[in-house]
Amino acid sequence: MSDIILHHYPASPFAEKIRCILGAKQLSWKSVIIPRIMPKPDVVALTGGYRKTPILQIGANIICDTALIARKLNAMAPMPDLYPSHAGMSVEAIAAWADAALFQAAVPLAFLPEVLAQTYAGREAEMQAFVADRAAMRKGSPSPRLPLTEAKNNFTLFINNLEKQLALGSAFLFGNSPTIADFSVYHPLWFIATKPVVGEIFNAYPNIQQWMTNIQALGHGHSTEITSAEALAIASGSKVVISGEGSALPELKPGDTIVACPTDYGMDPVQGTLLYCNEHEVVLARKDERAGNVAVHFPRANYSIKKAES
Ligand SMILES: N[C@@H](CCC(=O)N[C@@H](CS)C(=O)NCC(=O)O)C(=O)O
Repeated sequence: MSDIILHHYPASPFAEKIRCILGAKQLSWKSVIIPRIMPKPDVVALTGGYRKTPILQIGANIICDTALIARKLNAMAPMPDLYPSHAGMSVEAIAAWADAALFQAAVPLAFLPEVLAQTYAGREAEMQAFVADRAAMRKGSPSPRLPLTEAKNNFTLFINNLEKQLALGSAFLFGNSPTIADFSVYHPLWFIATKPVVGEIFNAYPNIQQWMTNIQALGHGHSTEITSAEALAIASGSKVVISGEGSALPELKPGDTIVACPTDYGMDPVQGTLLYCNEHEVVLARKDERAGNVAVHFPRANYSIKKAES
């Protein structure tokens, strides 16, 4: 099996979700640190346009979006099972909600002017470039940033409920083994807990602090850093591995030129040839000058798929 390569940067909450899963599964992986803002030429060479963080590379297979990355890692290393059948519906529903609604409630708090000012103290030009990049990423998005009062209220309501539930005493949300729900709820909370000013909110939540400590104790697995040029060379020197076939979409068949695109924000389209599409993922083939022949995987949820206009 090819190495697991994670393209990420330290401050990314969605990347932290995956680093913690790599820890829970005690995996060894290669780490490529990518830019926080555009341009990201080496990321785009692999994905064909998708710019979000993180992405997972396995040889010439490029997996986009943590919903699908988590599923792939669970298939590669099944224990602990992130989708245990006794709570299958619940853990997936909570994970989907946390990755969207809970994360969206955390963003306005994490990017409060006083938080940004402390985070970027002495690096004002960098802060302005970051703010401009994120505004451009959300342009035309159907989910604009929540007003602060609403975000604060949603976030506080949720952590109040979580604190009460964790008082019952299990190490993780669904018992003594972590599931996808733990990692998806954890990353928006970690996003806030690691920020100046707003991070103090958790002082009043001892059960949440203990639960976060339990997740941190899982670690991040074992990583060694490589450059993005090395990752591109690995892609171009590897063969695409195909593990599905056919198309679950009646209007599209393998071989068609298609476009996949996130439907929430950062809606950068990726064009390629449909390899296969099932209920979990759509996979397209593309060729890049530097990355060579790659297969780019997207989850079905939160992505549109259509035939490319000729
Ligand atoms: N649905 C995506 C969301 C990923 C996401 O929004 N990541 C943030 C960073 S935590 C991002 O991409 N920000 C812009 C960037 O890094 O360029 C996933 O689950 O992977």
